[in-house]
Amino acid sequence: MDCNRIAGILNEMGTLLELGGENPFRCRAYHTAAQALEGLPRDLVSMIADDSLSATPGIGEAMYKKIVQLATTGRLGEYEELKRKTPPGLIALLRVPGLGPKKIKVLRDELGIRSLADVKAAGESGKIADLKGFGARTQTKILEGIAFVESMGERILLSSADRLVQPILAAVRTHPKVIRAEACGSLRRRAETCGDLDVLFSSDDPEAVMDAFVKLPDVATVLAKGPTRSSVRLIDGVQCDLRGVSDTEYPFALHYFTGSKQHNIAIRRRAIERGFSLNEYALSGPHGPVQCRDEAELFAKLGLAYIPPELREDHGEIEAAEAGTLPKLITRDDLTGTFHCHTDYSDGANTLAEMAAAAQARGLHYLGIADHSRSARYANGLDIGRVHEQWKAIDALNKKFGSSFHLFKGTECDILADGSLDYPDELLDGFDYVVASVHSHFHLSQEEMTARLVRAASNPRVTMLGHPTGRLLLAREGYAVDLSAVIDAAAQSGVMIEINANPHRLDLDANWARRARAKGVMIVINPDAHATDGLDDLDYGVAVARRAWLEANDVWNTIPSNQMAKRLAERRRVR
Ligand code: DGT
Ligand code: CA
Ligand code: CA
Ligand code: ZN
Repeated sequence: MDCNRIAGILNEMGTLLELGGENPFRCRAYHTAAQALEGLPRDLVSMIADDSLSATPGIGEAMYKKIVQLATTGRLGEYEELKRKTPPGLIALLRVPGLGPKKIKVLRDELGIRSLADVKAAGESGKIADLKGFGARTQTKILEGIAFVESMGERILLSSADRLVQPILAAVRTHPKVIRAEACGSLRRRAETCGDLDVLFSSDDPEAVMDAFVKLPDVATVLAKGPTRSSVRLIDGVQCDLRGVSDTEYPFALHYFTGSKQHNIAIRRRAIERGFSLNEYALSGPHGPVQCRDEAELFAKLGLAYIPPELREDHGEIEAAEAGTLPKLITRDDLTGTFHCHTDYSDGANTLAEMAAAAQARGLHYLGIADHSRSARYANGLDIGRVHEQWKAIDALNKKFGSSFHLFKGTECDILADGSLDYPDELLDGFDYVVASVHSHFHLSQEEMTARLVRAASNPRVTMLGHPTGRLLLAREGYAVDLSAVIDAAAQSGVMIEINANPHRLDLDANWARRARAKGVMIVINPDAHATDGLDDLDYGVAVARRAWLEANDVWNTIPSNQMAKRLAERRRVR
């Protein structure tokens, strides 16, 4: 388990303890330790091995033991226990913007609140405003926060779903009675959020697998259990559905439970039109059941090329599969390098050299550095002097790398409120590339925000727009902006737009990325990494690109690495 994940767990434990009314010093110890972990210079395992972790300020003796246990086993009984005993309704309240553990504790102690519905009722009857330290404004903010959470439903990020499904899928796959198993549903389609986890397996004895499933350590409550289907709630609060079928039925069930529902309906209609009937267990023709070994054979029987799960949304994939015009979707291996990465010059956790080494370890041949610009004070943005310092450091590293690897000099330059950039033109001209992003003044009117972004997208010194809508999945809506107008401006001036691969952002999303590409905008997949393991988020960016029907040619950072410097320079000259 890596540092950031462990820091996340410690933070969560601190928050859950606060919710339970634990002594504030004890709660703070968790948050302090989490912070200490986030800033660690080296990887955890080596710091445990040479005993330097135990000497790290902010990590006491008891906390040290917990961290070692998490780092080595990936589990901590105390954490699981804490989640088990905190009412799920209260945990759900933490997702409401404007409600922290302290406020929730007051609501619980004073008004007996146990769920979202309770808070809503109390707010609507004005009881929250009367509480000491709350007031009418806070009450309104809390009610707005609840409306936002309700509009999201009980969904989780794809990255969380991946993490939660892993141990379950591993357990199912290693069960002696299991033949094949796969995670299905929105997770397999790589949707940006998931409502629940769907796991399918084939077996001659599904009931034995069900018995083992409901006893897994991650299971908190069994919602339903039968010989071929069960539903449980995990200790994280997420629902997981498990289905067992025979191995003959497996390809049909795999297709059905992968969805989407709209895709399934369209496929079933097609089967009927061709004289078949199709359900979750079988394809039947006029002469009885039709055997298929896998999904590819099922599609073939219906006269279709294999449709990758990411495309199964009934957005034209069936027509394309029939005509043989499905895109050859981009894969992670097509990426030759990436851009928009932070270092400890601004708000990243790792050095230039560490980021470069991590990129090389992941098979990338170049890395675009892009620390924050000077106005981003909260993120330790670079003044002009420090930009020059960083350039020198990059030059020195590049000399060492020779032709084996290259760091590109870039900046994530703030787009100021009027749409101008945060550095003077002479400085911008010294970078290999410029990412332009909005990090302030989120509340402009739609007209002002659109004009601001259009101006940036028309600026010849901008190479690419960063996270163009500013949304944070399940947490914050994007700012008010006419994105079509921004895309048109970018297409006009040859500015690229990123798919920000951070699983909290995925910005552009698949629909907008598809539209932007159709308008002629070149797409770049960037991790927005703030630490070395942030580079792994590229997988999520690739997933968005695939859901946007993109091929390698549609994405800038697939061009051969030995051409990248030249091609970036050309883009800058053309303007
Ligand atoms: P989610 O859970 O909201 O993120 O989305 P899914 O797509 O994972 O939906 P879920 O878990 O309700 O069901 C898994 C798959 O099962 C779904 O993608 C397609 C299939 N399915 C579920 N209900 C229906 C239905 O009423 N009709 C058809 N044709 N397929 C269904
Ligand atoms: Ca699902
Ligand atoms: Ca489901
Ligand atoms: Zn940013």
